[in-house]
Amino acid sequence: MAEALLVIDVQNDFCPGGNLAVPEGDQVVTPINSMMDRFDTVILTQDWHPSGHSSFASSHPGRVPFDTVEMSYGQQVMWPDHCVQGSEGAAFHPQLRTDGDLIIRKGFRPEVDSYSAFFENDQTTPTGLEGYLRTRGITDLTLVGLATDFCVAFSALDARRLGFSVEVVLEACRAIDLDGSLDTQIENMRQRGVKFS
Ligand code: VGL
Ligand code: ZN
Repeated sequence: MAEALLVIDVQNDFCPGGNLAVPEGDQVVTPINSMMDRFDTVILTQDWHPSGHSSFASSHPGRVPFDTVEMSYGQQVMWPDHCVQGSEGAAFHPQLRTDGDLIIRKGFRPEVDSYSAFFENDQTTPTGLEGYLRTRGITDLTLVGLATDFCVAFSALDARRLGFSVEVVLEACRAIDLDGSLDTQIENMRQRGVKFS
């Protein structure tokens, strides 16, 4: 059994003061930094959108943040502009340790969003993370980061679908919680065999 810590999107825009601030988002940094010592493999993800990305409300005339729009691949929440490539908001939180093995960027294709670290929101375009994990013999994943009910949950659900063992450490995650999305996604994860601690 080989395991990895997967640190999801601990970036300035998801922390207080950022463009898509998650309440208490910065409070995940200290617990995550100390967990890193316990894992041989640490992988970080970075939400990394071009300006004018199709997940931004500002790219859709008449839409405002948190509206839902029908895209070719299904429903898509409209977000405030966030994590624009190279911006301060896209940078990792300044106190986050970034001495991991791999940093995987996602959401860089203009026409499709990517919550999951494994597949874009069309649920078919791979990021390559699965291959990286399999070639390194990793079977067990521990997930932490932002946001519990979006990128953490989508990553955890895809990981289960791919056959990995998955644990989410809730103390090291924070949620957006849009219309009950936190409860919904915790229940989805539980039903698909995600463990919580
Ligand atoms: C995320 C919304 C948009 C996340 C990323 O990291 O959970 N949420 N982009
Ligand atoms: Zn995003």
